[in-house]
Amino acid sequence: MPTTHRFLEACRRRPVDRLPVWMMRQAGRYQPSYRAVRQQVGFLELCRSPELIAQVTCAPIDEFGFDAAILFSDILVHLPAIGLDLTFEKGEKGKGDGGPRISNPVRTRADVDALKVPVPSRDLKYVLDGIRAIKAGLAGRVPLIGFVGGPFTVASYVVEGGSQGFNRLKTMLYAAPEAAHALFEKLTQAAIVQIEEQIAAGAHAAQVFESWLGELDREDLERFSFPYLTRIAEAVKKTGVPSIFFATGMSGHLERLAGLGFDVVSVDWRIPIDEARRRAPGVAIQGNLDSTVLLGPTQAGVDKALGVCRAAGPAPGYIFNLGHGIQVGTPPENVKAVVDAVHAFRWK
Ligand code: 1CP
Repeated sequence: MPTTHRFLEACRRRPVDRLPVWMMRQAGRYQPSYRAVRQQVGFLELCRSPELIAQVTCAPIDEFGFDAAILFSDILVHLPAIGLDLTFEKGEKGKGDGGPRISNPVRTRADVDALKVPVPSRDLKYVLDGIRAIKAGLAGRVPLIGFVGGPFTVASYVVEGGSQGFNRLKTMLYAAPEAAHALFEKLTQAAIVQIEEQIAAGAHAAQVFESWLGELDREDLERFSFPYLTRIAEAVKKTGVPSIFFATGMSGHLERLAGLGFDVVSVDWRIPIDEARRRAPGVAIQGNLDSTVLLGPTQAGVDKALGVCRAAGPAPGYIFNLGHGIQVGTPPENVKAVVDAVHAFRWK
Protein backbone atom coordinates (compact mmCIF):
# COMPACT_ATOMS: atom_id res chain seq x y z
CA MET A 1 0.00 0.00 0.00
CA PRO A 2 1.73 3.21 -1.09
CA THR A 3 1.56 5.74 1.75
CA THR A 4 1.07 8.50 -0.80
CA HIS A 5 -2.40 7.52 -2.01
CA ARG A 6 -4.46 10.59 -2.95
CA PHE A 7 -7.00 10.00 -0.18
CA LEU A 8 -4.33 9.93 2.53
CA GLU A 9 -2.49 12.86 0.95
CA ALA A 10 -5.68 14.94 0.98
CA CYS A 11 -6.27 14.04 4.66
CA ARG A 12 -2.84 15.56 5.32
CA ARG A 13 -3.60 18.62 3.19
CA ARG A 14 -1.01 17.76 0.58
CA PRO A 15 -1.47 18.28 -3.19
CA VAL A 16 -3.16 15.46 -5.14
CA ASP A 17 -3.34 14.48 -8.83
CA ARG A 18 -7.16 14.47 -8.73
CA LEU A 19 -9.83 14.83 -6.05
CA PRO A 20 -10.25 11.73 -3.90
CA VAL A 21 -13.83 10.50 -3.57
CA TRP A 22 -15.57 7.97 -1.34
CA MET A 23 -19.11 7.92 0.02
CA MET A 24 -20.41 7.12 3.46
CA ARG A 25 -22.47 3.91 3.35
CA GLN A 26 -20.88 3.07 0.02
CA ALA A 27 -21.56 -0.59 0.84
CA GLY A 28 -25.26 -1.07 1.39
CA ARG A 29 -28.74 -1.81 0.19
CA TYR A 30 -28.64 0.44 -2.86
CA GLN A 31 -26.26 -2.16 -4.37
CA PRO A 32 -27.72 -5.33 -5.90
CA SER A 33 -24.53 -7.19 -4.86
CA TYR A 34 -25.10 -6.22 -1.20
CA ARG A 35 -28.79 -7.15 -1.30
CA ALA A 36 -27.82 -10.56 -2.68
CA VAL A 37 -25.55 -11.17 0.33
CA ARG A 38 -28.27 -9.97 2.74
CA GLN A 39 -30.77 -12.40 1.27
CA GLN A 40 -28.51 -15.12 2.60
CA VAL A 41 -27.46 -13.73 6.02
CA GLY A 42 -28.74 -11.38 8.71
CA PHE A 43 -27.04 -8.03 9.27
CA LEU A 44 -25.13 -8.98 12.44
CA GLU A 45 -24.19 -12.32 10.92
CA LEU A 46 -22.69 -10.39 8.01
CA CYS A 47 -20.80 -8.10 10.40
CA ARG A 48 -19.36 -11.18 12.16
CA SER A 49 -18.03 -12.95 9.06
CA PRO A 50 -14.52 -11.79 8.05
CA GLU A 51 -14.98 -13.26 4.55
CA LEU A 52 -18.30 -11.48 3.97
CA ILE A 53 -16.97 -8.26 5.51
CA ALA A 54 -14.16 -8.34 2.95
CA GLN A 55 -16.54 -9.13 0.11
CA VAL A 56 -18.98 -6.28 0.79
CA THR A 57 -16.23 -3.77 1.67
CA CYS A 58 -14.37 -4.41 -1.59
CA ALA A 59 -17.46 -4.53 -3.84
CA PRO A 60 -17.93 -0.72 -4.13
CA ILE A 61 -14.22 -0.30 -4.92
CA ASP A 62 -14.56 -2.78 -7.78
CA GLU A 63 -17.94 -1.43 -8.93
CA PHE A 64 -17.40 2.34 -8.69
CA GLY A 65 -13.67 3.06 -8.32
CA PHE A 66 -13.81 4.88 -4.97
CA ASP A 67 -10.49 6.13 -3.59
CA ALA A 68 -10.96 4.60 -0.15
CA ALA A 69 -12.65 1.54 1.30
CA ILE A 70 -14.47 1.70 4.63
CA LEU A 71 -14.61 -1.30 6.91
CA PHE A 72 -18.04 -2.90 6.71
CA SER A 73 -19.28 -3.03 10.28
CA ASP A 74 -21.50 -0.91 12.50
CA ILE A 75 -21.03 1.60 15.31
CA LEU A 76 -23.01 -0.77 17.57
CA VAL A 77 -21.28 -4.13 16.99
CA HIS A 78 -19.43 -3.97 20.32
CA LEU A 79 -22.61 -3.61 22.39
CA PRO A 80 -22.97 -7.33 23.17
CA ALA A 81 -19.36 -7.31 24.43
CA ILE A 82 -20.11 -4.46 26.82
CA GLY A 83 -23.17 -6.24 28.18
CA LEU A 84 -26.07 -5.09 25.99
CA ASP A 85 -28.43 -7.32 24.07
CA LEU A 86 -28.40 -6.02 20.47
CA THR A 87 -30.53 -7.15 17.55
CA PHE A 88 -31.40 -5.58 14.21
CA GLU A 89 -35.00 -5.67 13.11
CA LYS A 90 -35.84 -6.70 9.58
CA GLY A 91 -36.37 -3.68 7.36
CA GLU A 92 -39.97 -3.06 6.38
CA LYS A 93 -40.59 -3.86 2.76
CA GLY A 94 -39.88 -0.83 0.63
CA LYS A 95 -38.88 1.21 3.67
CA GLY A 96 -35.19 0.40 3.73
CA ASP A 97 -33.02 -0.82 6.57
CA GLY A 98 -34.14 -2.37 9.82
CA GLY A 99 -33.16 -0.50 12.94
CA PRO A 100 -31.17 -1.56 16.00
CA ARG A 101 -32.92 -2.75 19.19
CA ILE A 102 -31.39 -3.07 22.65
CA SER A 103 -33.59 -5.05 25.02
CA ASN A 104 -31.72 -3.99 28.20
CA PRO A 105 -31.07 -0.27 27.68
CA VAL A 106 -28.98 1.77 30.11
CA ARG A 107 -31.16 3.94 32.36
CA THR A 108 -29.42 4.23 35.75
CA ARG A 109 -25.97 4.77 37.20
CA ALA A 110 -25.95 1.09 38.20
CA ASP A 111 -26.64 0.14 34.56
CA VAL A 112 -23.67 2.29 33.49
CA ASP A 113 -21.37 0.78 36.12
CA ALA A 114 -22.28 -2.72 34.93
CA LEU A 115 -21.04 -1.96 31.39
CA LYS A 116 -17.70 -3.50 30.42
CA VAL A 117 -15.02 -2.15 28.13
CA PRO A 118 -14.55 -4.63 25.25
CA VAL A 119 -11.31 -6.47 24.61
CA PRO A 120 -11.24 -6.31 20.80
CA SER A 121 -8.75 -9.15 20.29
CA ARG A 122 -11.19 -11.43 22.15
CA ASP A 123 -14.66 -9.88 21.70
CA LEU A 124 -14.31 -8.34 18.24
CA LYS A 125 -11.82 -10.66 16.64
CA TYR A 126 -14.09 -10.95 13.59
CA VAL A 127 -13.66 -7.20 12.94
CA LEU A 128 -9.86 -7.46 13.11
CA ASP A 129 -9.85 -10.60 10.95
CA GLY A 130 -12.21 -8.74 8.61
CA ILE A 131 -9.67 -5.92 8.27
CA ARG A 132 -6.93 -8.39 7.40
CA ALA A 133 -9.20 -10.07 4.84
CA ILE A 134 -10.17 -6.70 3.32
CA LYS A 135 -6.52 -5.76 2.95
CA ALA A 136 -5.85 -9.00 1.12
CA GLY A 137 -8.83 -8.26 -1.17
CA LEU A 138 -7.78 -4.68 -1.82
CA ALA A 139 -4.20 -5.74 -2.58
CA GLY A 140 -2.96 -2.18 -2.03
CA ARG A 141 -5.35 -0.55 -4.51
CA VAL A 142 -6.84 1.96 -2.05
CA PRO A 143 -6.50 2.73 1.66
CA LEU A 144 -8.89 1.27 4.23
CA ILE A 145 -10.78 3.47 6.69
CA GLY A 146 -11.58 2.00 10.11
CA PHE A 147 -14.28 3.59 12.25
CA VAL A 148 -16.06 3.81 15.56
CA GLY A 149 -19.18 5.60 16.75
CA GLY A 150 -18.81 8.77 18.80
CA PRO A 151 -19.80 8.55 22.48
CA PHE A 152 -22.93 10.71 22.16
CA THR A 153 -24.31 8.88 19.12
CA VAL A 154 -23.66 5.42 20.58
CA ALA A 155 -25.12 6.58 23.92
CA SER A 156 -28.31 7.64 22.17
CA TYR A 157 -28.97 4.03 21.06
CA VAL A 158 -27.77 2.55 24.35
CA VAL A 159 -30.05 4.74 26.48
CA GLU A 160 -33.11 4.89 24.22
CA GLY A 161 -32.90 1.19 23.30
CA GLY A 162 -32.85 1.90 19.55
CA SER A 163 -33.38 4.70 17.05
CA GLN A 164 -35.92 6.44 19.26
CA GLY A 165 -34.71 9.99 19.51
CA PHE A 166 -32.74 11.65 22.26
CA ASN A 167 -35.13 12.66 25.03
CA ARG A 168 -34.06 10.03 27.55
CA LEU A 169 -30.36 10.67 26.99
CA LYS A 170 -30.76 14.45 27.10
CA THR A 171 -32.83 14.15 30.26
CA MET A 172 -30.02 12.09 31.79
CA LEU A 173 -27.59 14.95 31.10
CA TYR A 174 -29.60 17.23 33.37
CA ALA A 175 -31.14 14.79 35.87
CA ALA A 176 -28.11 12.57 36.43
CA PRO A 177 -25.02 14.28 34.99
CA GLU A 178 -22.59 11.99 36.84
CA ALA A 179 -24.26 8.93 35.32
CA ALA A 180 -24.07 10.58 31.88
CA HIS A 181 -20.37 11.35 32.34
CA ALA A 182 -19.72 7.80 33.52
CA LEU A 183 -21.50 6.50 30.40
CA PHE A 184 -19.55 8.78 28.04
CA GLU A 185 -16.34 7.75 29.81
CA LYS A 186 -17.05 4.04 29.24
CA LEU A 187 -18.06 4.58 25.62
CA THR A 188 -14.94 6.69 25.05
CA GLN A 189 -12.72 3.93 26.42
CA ALA A 190 -14.58 1.42 24.24
CA ALA A 191 -14.12 3.65 21.17
CA ILE A 192 -10.39 4.11 21.84
CA VAL A 193 -9.57 0.43 22.27
CA GLN A 194 -11.56 -0.46 19.15
CA ILE A 195 -9.98 2.15 16.91
CA GLU A 196 -6.48 1.41 18.22
CA GLU A 197 -6.93 -2.28 17.44
CA GLN A 198 -8.42 -1.57 13.99
CA ILE A 199 -5.38 0.54 13.17
CA ALA A 200 -3.02 -2.11 14.56
CA ALA A 201 -4.80 -4.65 12.31
CA GLY A 202 -4.09 -2.46 9.28
CA ALA A 203 -6.62 0.40 8.90
CA HIS A 204 -4.93 3.39 7.20
CA ALA A 205 -7.26 6.08 8.57
CA ALA A 206 -9.93 6.35 11.27
CA GLN A 207 -13.34 8.02 11.10
CA VAL A 208 -15.46 8.84 14.15
CA PHE A 209 -19.19 8.76 13.31
CA GLU A 210 -20.85 11.20 15.69
CA SER A 211 -23.92 11.47 13.47
CA TRP A 212 -26.41 12.94 15.94
CA LEU A 213 -24.19 15.37 17.84
CA GLY A 214 -26.04 18.32 16.30
CA GLU A 215 -28.72 17.61 18.95
CA LEU A 216 -26.69 19.37 21.65
CA ASP A 217 -26.27 23.07 22.32
CA ARG A 218 -22.81 24.59 22.72
CA GLU A 219 -22.76 24.42 26.50
CA ASP A 220 -23.62 20.72 26.52
CA LEU A 221 -21.16 20.00 23.71
CA GLU A 222 -18.40 21.55 25.81
CA ARG A 223 -19.44 19.57 28.91
CA PHE A 224 -20.55 16.23 27.57
CA SER A 225 -18.89 15.73 24.21
CA PHE A 226 -15.79 17.71 23.25
CA PRO A 227 -13.56 16.49 26.12
CA TYR A 228 -14.28 12.88 25.14
CA LEU A 229 -13.83 13.49 21.41
CA THR A 230 -10.49 15.19 22.09
CA ARG A 231 -9.29 12.01 23.79
CA ILE A 232 -10.32 9.86 20.84
CA ALA A 233 -8.52 12.25 18.46
CA GLU A 234 -5.38 12.12 20.65
CA ALA A 235 -5.45 8.32 20.69
CA VAL A 236 -5.60 8.18 16.88
CA LYS A 237 -2.88 10.83 16.56
CA LYS A 238 -0.51 8.63 18.57
CA THR A 239 -0.88 5.86 15.98
CA GLY A 240 0.17 8.16 13.13
CA VAL A 241 -2.85 7.54 10.85
CA PRO A 242 -5.14 10.43 9.83
CA SER A 243 -8.35 10.93 11.77
CA ILE A 244 -11.69 12.12 10.38
CA PHE A 245 -14.53 13.55 12.42
CA PHE A 246 -18.07 13.24 11.05
CA ALA A 247 -21.28 14.73 12.43
CA THR A 248 -24.41 16.34 11.06
CA GLY A 249 -26.05 19.62 12.02
CA MET A 250 -22.80 20.96 13.47
CA SER A 251 -21.83 23.78 11.11
CA GLY A 252 -22.58 26.34 13.83
CA HIS A 253 -19.63 24.87 15.74
CA LEU A 254 -17.20 24.33 12.86
CA GLU A 255 -14.31 26.43 14.22
CA ARG A 256 -14.52 24.56 17.53
CA LEU A 257 -14.70 21.17 15.77
CA ALA A 258 -11.60 22.06 13.78
CA GLY A 259 -9.71 22.49 17.05
CA LEU A 260 -10.53 19.08 18.56
CA GLY A 261 -7.42 17.42 17.12
CA PHE A 262 -8.83 15.59 14.10
CA ASP A 263 -7.03 15.94 10.75
CA VAL A 264 -10.24 16.03 8.70
CA VAL A 265 -13.71 17.40 9.49
CA SER A 266 -16.61 15.99 7.46
CA VAL A 267 -19.42 18.49 6.99
CA ASP A 268 -23.04 17.98 5.95
CA TRP A 269 -24.85 19.78 3.13
CA ARG A 270 -26.23 22.51 5.36
CA ILE A 271 -23.12 24.65 4.91
CA PRO A 272 -21.57 25.68 1.56
CA ILE A 273 -18.25 23.85 1.25
CA ASP A 274 -16.32 27.05 0.44
CA GLU A 275 -17.58 28.57 3.68
CA ALA A 276 -16.53 25.43 5.59
CA ARG A 277 -13.03 25.62 4.12
CA ARG A 278 -12.72 29.33 4.92
CA ARG A 279 -13.84 28.83 8.49
CA ALA A 280 -11.63 25.79 9.17
CA PRO A 281 -8.33 26.43 7.37
CA GLY A 282 -6.30 24.25 9.75
CA VAL A 283 -7.99 20.93 8.84
CA ALA A 284 -8.88 19.06 5.68
CA ILE A 285 -12.59 19.17 4.80
CA GLN A 286 -14.67 16.21 3.62
CA GLY A 287 -18.18 16.37 2.17
CA ASN A 288 -20.77 17.53 1.41
CA LEU A 289 -23.15 16.61 -1.44
CA ASP A 290 -26.72 16.11 -0.23
CA SER A 291 -27.23 12.35 -0.62
CA THR A 292 -30.85 12.92 -1.68
CA VAL A 293 -29.58 14.45 -4.93
CA LEU A 294 -28.33 10.99 -5.94
CA LEU A 295 -31.92 9.72 -6.00
CA GLY A 296 -32.83 12.02 -8.86
CA PRO A 297 -31.84 12.43 -12.48
CA THR A 298 -28.20 11.44 -13.07
CA GLN A 299 -27.28 14.79 -14.58
CA ALA A 300 -28.67 16.68 -11.58
CA GLY A 301 -26.33 14.70 -9.31
CA VAL A 302 -23.35 15.26 -11.58
CA ASP A 303 -24.04 19.00 -11.83
CA LYS A 304 -24.41 19.37 -8.07
CA ALA A 305 -21.26 17.30 -7.46
CA LEU A 306 -19.23 19.46 -9.83
CA GLY A 307 -20.60 22.54 -8.09
CA VAL A 308 -19.27 21.15 -4.80
CA CYS A 309 -15.83 20.45 -6.37
CA ARG A 310 -15.64 24.00 -7.73
CA ALA A 311 -16.78 25.54 -4.44
CA ALA A 312 -14.22 23.49 -2.50
CA GLY A 313 -11.49 25.41 -4.35
CA PRO A 314 -8.01 24.41 -5.48
CA ALA A 315 -6.24 24.45 -2.09
CA PRO A 316 -5.03 21.01 -0.93
CA GLY A 317 -7.02 19.25 1.78
CA TYR A 318 -10.41 18.43 0.27
CA ILE A 319 -12.05 14.99 0.01
CA PHE A 320 -15.27 14.58 -1.96
CA ASN A 321 -18.03 12.78 -0.06
CA LEU A 322 -21.70 13.12 0.80
CA GLY A 323 -23.13 15.11 3.69
CA HIS A 324 -24.51 11.85 5.16
CA GLY A 325 -24.78 8.24 3.94
CA ILE A 326 -26.00 7.02 0.56
CA GLN A 327 -29.74 6.40 0.73
CA VAL A 328 -31.52 3.15 0.05
CA GLY A 329 -33.02 3.36 -3.44
CA THR A 330 -30.13 5.33 -4.95
CA PRO A 331 -29.56 4.17 -8.55
CA PRO A 332 -26.03 2.70 -8.69
CA GLU A 333 -25.47 4.40 -12.05
CA ASN A 334 -25.84 7.79 -10.35
CA VAL A 335 -23.09 6.87 -7.91
CA LYS A 336 -20.84 5.79 -10.76
CA ALA A 337 -21.54 8.97 -12.74
CA VAL A 338 -20.65 11.17 -9.76
CA VAL A 339 -17.43 9.26 -9.00
CA ASP A 340 -16.37 9.58 -12.64
CA ALA A 341 -17.27 13.28 -12.77
CA VAL A 342 -15.27 14.04 -9.61
CA HIS A 343 -12.29 12.13 -10.98
CA ALA A 344 -12.49 14.02 -14.28
CA PHE A 345 -12.71 17.39 -12.51
CA ARG A 346 -9.59 19.55 -12.89
CA TRP A 347 -8.60 23.00 -11.70
CA LYS A 348 -7.36 24.71 -14.83
O1 1CP B 1 -28.42 -4.47 5.56
C1 1CP B 1 -29.09 -3.84 6.40
O2 1CP B 1 -30.33 -3.85 6.42
C2 1CP B 1 -28.39 -3.07 7.47
C3 1CP B 1 -28.28 -1.63 7.19
C4 1CP B 1 -27.01 -1.14 7.80
C5 1CP B 1 -25.79 -0.99 7.14
C6 1CP B 1 -25.49 -1.21 5.69
C7 1CP B 1 -26.81 -0.82 9.15
C8 1CP B 1 -27.82 -0.90 10.21
N1 1CP B 1 -25.49 -0.50 9.33
C9 1CP B 1 -24.83 -0.59 8.13
C10 1CP B 1 -23.40 -0.41 7.88
C11 1CP B 1 -22.72 0.73 8.49
N2 1CP B 1 -23.14 1.42 9.60
C12 1CP B 1 -21.49 1.26 8.06
C13 1CP B 1 -20.70 0.59 6.94
C14 1CP B 1 -19.68 1.23 6.23
C15 1CP B 1 -20.13 2.17 5.12
O3 1CP B 1 -20.27 1.72 3.98
O4 1CP B 1 -20.26 3.38 5.39
C16 1CP B 1 -21.21 2.34 8.90
C17 1CP B 1 -20.02 3.28 8.84
C18 1CP B 1 -22.25 2.42 9.85
C19 1CP B 1 -22.30 3.38 10.95
C20 1CP B 1 -23.59 3.65 11.62
N3 1CP B 1 -24.51 2.75 12.11
C21 1CP B 1 -24.03 4.94 11.97
C22 1CP B 1 -23.26 6.19 11.69
C23 1CP B 1 -23.36 6.61 10.27
C24 1CP B 1 -24.68 7.23 9.88
O5 1CP B 1 -25.29 6.72 8.93
O6 1CP B 1 -25.07 8.22 10.50
C25 1CP B 1 -25.25 4.82 12.63
C26 1CP B 1 -26.11 5.95 13.16
C27 1CP B 1 -25.56 3.42 12.73
C28 1CP B 1 -26.72 2.79 13.41
C29 1CP B 1 -27.50 1.94 12.49
N4 1CP B 1 -27.01 0.84 11.86
C30 1CP B 1 -27.97 0.31 11.03
C31 1CP B 1 -29.14 1.09 11.17
C32 1CP B 1 -30.42 0.87 10.43
C33 1CP B 1 -28.84 2.10 12.08
C34 1CP B 1 -29.80 3.13 12.62
C35 1CP B 1 -29.80 4.41 11.89
C36 1CP B 1 -30.78 5.36 12.56
O7 1CP B 1 -30.89 5.38 13.79
O8 1CP B 1 -31.43 6.10 11.81
